[in-house]
Amino acid sequence: MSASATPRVLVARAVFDEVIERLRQYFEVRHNQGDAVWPQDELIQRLQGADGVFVTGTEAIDTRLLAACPQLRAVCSMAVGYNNIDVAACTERGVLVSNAPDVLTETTADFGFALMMAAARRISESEHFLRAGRWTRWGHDMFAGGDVHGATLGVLGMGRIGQAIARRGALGFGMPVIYHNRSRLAPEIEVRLGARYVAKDELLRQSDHLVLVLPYGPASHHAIGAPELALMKPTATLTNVARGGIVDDAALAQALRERRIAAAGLDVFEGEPAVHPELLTLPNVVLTPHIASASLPTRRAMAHLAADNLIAALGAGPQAGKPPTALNPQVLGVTR
Ligand code: 8YV
Repeated sequence: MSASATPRVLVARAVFDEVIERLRQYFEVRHNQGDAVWPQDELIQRLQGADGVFVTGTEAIDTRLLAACPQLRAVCSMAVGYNNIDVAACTERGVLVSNAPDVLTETTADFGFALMMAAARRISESEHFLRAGRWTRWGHDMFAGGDVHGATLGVLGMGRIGQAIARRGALGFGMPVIYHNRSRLAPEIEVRLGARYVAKDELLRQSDHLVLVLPYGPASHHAIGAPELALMKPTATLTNVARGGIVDDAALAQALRERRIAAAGLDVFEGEPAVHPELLTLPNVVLTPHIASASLPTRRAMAHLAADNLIAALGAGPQAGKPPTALNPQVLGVTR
């Protein structure tokens, strides 16, 4: 970007009009308010000459794109997860990357809890039954599921969202909480959350309701596959609000079909928006289209945070040079 020219930014997916208007105060903005999903080559072509890009969790910012877009200085995402962005390659090229943490924590935790409850109490399955006109009489064990209150809540991945889910379980539903994480929480946080650290196998064996909230990467690929599912209780539920690929969907479908676990709640899938065909046929899984952070206030906050970062990263606005949630602030010579 030359010192005098107005920086150019590309907004890769549709976003709230007010966010486009904010960006227009500082930049020449190209956008995608028609919300086409551009193939990678088209994204690269549209990025030619752009100083910054506003992305979501779905655009791949990889080495090929970076090599083809040498002018790019900032990649700002409205997602907290950033497995779609090669942060190391961006850092090597001096490209600032930001994500959108914190603003979606409580909303995503609400949804994770709702999905877990829906799976345990068979809400989707029973609604389908009712809508199909099959409800003709009451039955003593009709759609009888597992209890949530008082049951053991297991959390795999105890970051911000995991902690918010643990808090809901412990304080709201009287659930003993166990967790496993790369690093153990400080003792005072464990006490505040009422959460007990256990080994992964113990988490799998003891959880009545296991919720996955860990980041996706090579280390967490298929963290839950056939061997892990085999350790779970036949009455347990599994909920994933993190990323597709953490669960081996084929192995999960088999476990659900064979009732080796009771039920699952899935908001994310391997290869989404495609969903493993067998999952679509099973009654004991609640399926939602990656909407855990989708409350309107939260989606607005996520988009504005990405815009804050983009504006600051390109040296404009009140936080010029200090993007608030940069992942590699060292490229700008600042520390967080
Ligand atoms: C988003 C998410 O809906 O923030 C994330 O990591 O998975 C979701 O909250 C989506 O990725 C937004 O682009």
